[in-house]
Amino acid sequence: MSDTPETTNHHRICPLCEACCGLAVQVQGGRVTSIRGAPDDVFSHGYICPKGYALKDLHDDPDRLRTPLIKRNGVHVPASWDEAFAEVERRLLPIIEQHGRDAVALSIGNPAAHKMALLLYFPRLAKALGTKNIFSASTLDQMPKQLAAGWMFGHWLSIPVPDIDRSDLLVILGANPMASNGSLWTVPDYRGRAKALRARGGRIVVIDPRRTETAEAADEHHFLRPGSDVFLLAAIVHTLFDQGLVRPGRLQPWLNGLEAVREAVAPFSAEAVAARCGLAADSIRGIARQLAAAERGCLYGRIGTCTQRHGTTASWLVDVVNALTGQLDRPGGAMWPQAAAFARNTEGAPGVGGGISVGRHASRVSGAPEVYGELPITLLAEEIETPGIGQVRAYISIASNPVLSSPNGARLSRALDGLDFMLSLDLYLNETTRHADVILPGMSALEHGHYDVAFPQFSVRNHARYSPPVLPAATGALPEWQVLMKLTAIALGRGAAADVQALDNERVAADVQRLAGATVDTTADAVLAAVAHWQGPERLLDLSLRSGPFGDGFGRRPDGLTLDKLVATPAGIDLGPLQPRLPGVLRTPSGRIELAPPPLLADLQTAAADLQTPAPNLVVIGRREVRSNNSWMHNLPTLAKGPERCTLLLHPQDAARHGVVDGQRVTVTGPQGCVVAPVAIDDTMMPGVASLPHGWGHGLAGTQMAVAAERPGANLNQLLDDRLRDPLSGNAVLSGVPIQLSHSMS
Ligand SMILES: Nc1nc2c(c(=O)[nH]1)N[C@H]1C(S)=C(S)[C@@H](COP(=O)(O)OP(=O)(O)OC[C@H]3O[C@@H](n4cnc5c(=O)[nH]c(N)nc54)[C@H](O)[C@@H]3O)O[C@H]1N2
Ligand SMILES: Nc1nc2c(c(=O)[nH]1)N[C@H]1C(S)=C(S)[C@@H](COP(=O)(O)OP(=O)(O)OC[C@H]3O[C@@H](n4cnc5c(=O)[nH]c(N)nc54)[C@H](O)[C@@H]3O)O[C@H]1N2
Ligand code: SF4
Ligand SMILES: [Mo]
Repeated sequence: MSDTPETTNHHRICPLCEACCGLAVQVQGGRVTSIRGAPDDVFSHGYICPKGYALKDLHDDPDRLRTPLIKRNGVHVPASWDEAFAEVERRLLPIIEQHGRDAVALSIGNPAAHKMALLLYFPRLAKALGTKNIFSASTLDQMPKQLAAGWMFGHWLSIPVPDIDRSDLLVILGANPMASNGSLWTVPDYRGRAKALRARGGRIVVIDPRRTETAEAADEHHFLRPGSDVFLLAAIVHTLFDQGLVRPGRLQPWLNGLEAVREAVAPFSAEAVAARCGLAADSIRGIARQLAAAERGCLYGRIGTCTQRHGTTASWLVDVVNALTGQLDRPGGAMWPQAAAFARNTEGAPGVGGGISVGRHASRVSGAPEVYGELPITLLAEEIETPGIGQVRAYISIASNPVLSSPNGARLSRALDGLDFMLSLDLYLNETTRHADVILPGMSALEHGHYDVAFPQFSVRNHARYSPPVLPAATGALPEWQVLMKLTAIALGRGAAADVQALDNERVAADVQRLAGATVDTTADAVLAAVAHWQGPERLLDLSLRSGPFGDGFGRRPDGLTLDKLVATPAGIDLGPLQPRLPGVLRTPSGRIELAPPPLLADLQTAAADLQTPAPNLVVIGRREVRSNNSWMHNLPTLAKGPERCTLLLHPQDAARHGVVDGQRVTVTGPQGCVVAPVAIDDTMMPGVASLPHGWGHGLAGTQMAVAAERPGANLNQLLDDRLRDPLSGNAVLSGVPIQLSHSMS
């Protein structure tokens, strides 16, 4: 007789990056025994990267927090949930009562985009707190793309993505999908898809200050001076007009502002920008001509294009190029996916809307405008440090590690020490959460159900997938939606003992009131009854799926999607290739594509004045690597092993100029500080540009990440300047910042 525990197999969407691969997870006796790519997954077809397997390490990591911690006499000690919530209530409420709601700052980080509990329940907490001081990783990342899409197409998330599987030309600017697996472009197995594109005779062109892994697998690569994307793009648009290559075709009836764009790019001929870009005028014109000539192709810009002074203007010009060449909204071009749930651009009346608004309030100290409900995260430190009415005295971090991920982390770290109260909801005791008075543990990804709220809105194919929990919740674990509802109850003054289920029922009933009549014909009571077998995020998901474009409409389309149907189809439901969505996707007041939003025209004029700025001797850019992910996966043994990854890449000429040799540790000094890092001499770098990855700098006192502390690496953001940002979107400048090298004594 065998006493081998039973083996079970589970399908689970990977929550670690935007590719959202389907994984086949095998469990035996409550332990994960294997993780592979799920070959039957309708979307990712078996693709997996090394991080997918590390979900097991994450689940098993002894350093992952499993119980709330309260700081007593400077040391974090375990506490019960009741004690922790009571402490939050005791410390937080008096601050709100005495100093007002803006005295509490809230930040939400990248992993929240991969956890429906956090994404769907964070707004509840933010609303209950009623503070203007809301920050997120978006202003270190994609806010420029969101703002540009909002102004052009009417909604923040109406961002077109390359339809790579039907494309013959892909021009990639400031993205390295071979390492990042795609961003604002959910494209599992980019490598395979790129290979297929080239095998059918198509071309890939990469423009990047580093000859990246993506560039190595492309047909053409051009170096570009960091921060000069706006000039390159304006020159591409200039060339299109100059050479009679503006052919929007079927887009024509929906375009507003074509003439204004022509006038705005007048100063930016290919010759005028060539030196600033470090790219020959002929090459710039060649790129423009390829885009105009392609039958099916597009230009894709990502984080390299966003994290600079003119990030929003550059992101806008990417879509202007796609529109002028007729590549927008056509198969093989840049298309809008249609998500089955949670997509605003599938709700309400199609083709027209209220558009977006910005600047509904401003930050207290610097006066930076609110964008999409947020303020720039680089301003968090000054809001804490600067006395006066509205000063931030309490801070709640949710899946967010700004001490490592935001420029001038050392300043923020000091500022956090000056708070009256700090609370974190996180998996680790790390560089940011070590400052917290109370830390509430998040749950292992394998212990909760998953549906990607955001990424189907950016996916290369329409689809819907739901993964139920792989493992039962550990004893003492509390689902993160319940944690957020408890904090919501505290913020509303209902007390730490409030019944979160009752509060959730109240909120859902209010949501359904809005839905009934608008999107579905049924009464609110009937809708609530139909989803009553779900709770928490799953209930919100069922509501959204059923009232969405593929949903059953609560009886209106009996064949349509429900969560029950997704549960019965673990490998997912394919909803077909991307379809043209104009004009229905638009939510602008004009019902047209706004090619020439006035703030962007004005910013382009500002850029013109900067055309002659000479190149600094040496600037730094970031870098992503497959076995790492932002700041928090360096504690997982599977990923941490192997060669040192936090190295400063330097072109051989720059190394010679500074008299440094391969492997030598150098002191890198930026506008806000210095770090020590080993040099790797590398001719994939553009001369005059060095590269250091972000998310490192572990091993600080009071943290508990033993594996990461063994090889802490250097914190790139300790060098960067928290005063530099794109004034339109509030996004931080992370690229092209001047540095100096000196020989290190350590
Ligand atoms: N210089 C430079 N800086 C950068 C970038 C760059 O390219 N260069 N990139 C920027 C970008 S694009 C981003 S998105 C940001 C990311 O910046 P952040 O969002 O601040 O940082 P992450 O490193 O993703 O850290 C996320 C935090 O969430 C916690 N966490 C992980 N999973 C969970 C979970 O399931 N539940 C909870 N409650 N917590 C969890 C982790 O422990 C960690 O504390 O970094 C930015 N910083
Ligand atoms: N393995 C791994 N995957 C990840 C992450 C990770 O940390 N590791 N992070 C995830 C997150 S949060 C995000 S937002 C995405 C980002 O996904 P991507 O946008 O693909 O990010 P990167 O790989 O950093 O690629 C940015 C590229 O821009 C280049 N670049 C730097 N400065 C400039 C510039 O001024 N102009 C131009 N044109 N290019 C420039 C860099 O050399 C780099 O090749 O990746 C996600 N996926
Ligand atoms: S590419 Fe890797 S990390 Fe990203 S979703 Fe797929 S398996 Fe997970
Ligand atoms: Mo990001």
